[in-house]
Amino acid sequence: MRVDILSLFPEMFSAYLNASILHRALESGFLQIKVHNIRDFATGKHHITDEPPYGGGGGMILKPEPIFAAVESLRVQTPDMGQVGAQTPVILLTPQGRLLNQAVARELAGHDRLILLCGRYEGVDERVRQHLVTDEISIGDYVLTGGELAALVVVDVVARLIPGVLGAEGAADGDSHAQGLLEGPHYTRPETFRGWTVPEVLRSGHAAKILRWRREQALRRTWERRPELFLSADLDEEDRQFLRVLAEEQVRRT
Ligand code: 6GU
Repeated sequence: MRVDILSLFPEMFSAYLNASILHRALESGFLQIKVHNIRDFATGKHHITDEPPYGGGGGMILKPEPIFAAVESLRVQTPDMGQVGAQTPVILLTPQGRLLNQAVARELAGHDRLILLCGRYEGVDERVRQHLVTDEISIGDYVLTGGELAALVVVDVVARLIPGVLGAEGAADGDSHAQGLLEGPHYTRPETFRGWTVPEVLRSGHAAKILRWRREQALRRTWERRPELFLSADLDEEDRQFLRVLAEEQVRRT
């Protein structure tokens, strides 16, 4: 997958992209990322990218021309950059966007190219929204100083869904939220730490029992922390039976 990121602060990305799994994904070619400075596409002596809002009020608004020019520069075919087709999403990162979740991440991972536009200040000129942007994404109900962190979050969640980026095939399948449930607990060595011992079943070598235990732990954790996830979780009859046990447990405790 290729991702073009448009930002007024391109220097914000290198530390995160140049470490760990994303670094490896970039090195091995599963992922290609180009960060573009919107200011490079601003014309005039001062390369102005923002101006006060029409009608007054505080803050500054990103001007449309440099943003249109930056996106349109990606449509030019060069040996380095492929053509941006009409199907390539142009995604504005904004707290007004649809909320990012694992399903949205899977949808984005289905594209071979993404353009991420990082908003700043009070926002972007509405004509960018209406005539350039094809999707708007928020990473949560709080306000960041700009879309850069949100763009990194999008890149991270999408990259780990690209086949080959995580070591083992299907390594993302057991993640929290991948099945619509939270994950249960994990343990590693030592077997006993400060008197706290790893659950016996995990050391039993009994694969089917381990699988069942993990499923029940995931159901229990989801029940305790995020019960609303059951509204859309994929459950079988065995899961439902275990949830009845949890419900009875709860009734007995109250
Ligand atoms: Cl995408 N941008 C900004 N500025 N704030 C946010 C956000 C995005 N998502 C949540 N808060």
